[in-house]
Amino acid sequence: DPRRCVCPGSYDPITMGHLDVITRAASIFEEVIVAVLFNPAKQGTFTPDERVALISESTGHLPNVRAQAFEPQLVVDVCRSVDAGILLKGLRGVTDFEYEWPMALMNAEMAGVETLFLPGDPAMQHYSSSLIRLIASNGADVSAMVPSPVLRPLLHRLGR
Ligand code: COD
Repeated sequence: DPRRCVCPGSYDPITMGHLDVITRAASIFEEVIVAVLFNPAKQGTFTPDERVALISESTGHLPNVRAQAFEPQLVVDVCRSVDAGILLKGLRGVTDFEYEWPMALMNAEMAGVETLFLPGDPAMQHYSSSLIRLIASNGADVSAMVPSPVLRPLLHRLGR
């Protein structure tokens, strides 16, 4: 269904950069599925279910957005399982572009799923879950970088 898109990611945890892309996707598509894909190779900070809960709390004001965790699998199989025709991703400049471009072509070839890219807000290009976790664990103020429901659980999990 081309009116339904999937925004895949690790979301460990959701940042204001993610939320900006999801909010803009929600104004374009009838339904947005935020798909939490768990990478078992990466020791996560939050469990998949915790990440889903934080996304749901952060997007509670967007009625056409829902978050769901998926077992490690191809993103095109996630799209198929929820009947979404479009993959939507935010781009943080050329590094994201180089990483995303071959995946977009592969996903189109494998399953006919098209990828659409939204340019990330330049004010938030440097926001990533990993950098935010790093600076927060060293005591820096990240309250402007994560949705408000994320702040306390993040600081608590990092032992601050
Ligand atoms: N501004 C704009 N966009 C942003 C920002 C920001 N500040 N921060 C993140 N984003 C975008 C990212 O570009 C990405 O599109 C999305 O938000 C999620 O970001 P992350 O960092 O949470 O997620 P990643 O990059 O770790 O997730 C990668 C996937 C799990 C989506 C990827 O590895 C994947 O597709 N894996 C599944 C296997 C598969 O199908 N591979 C492709 C086969 S060709």
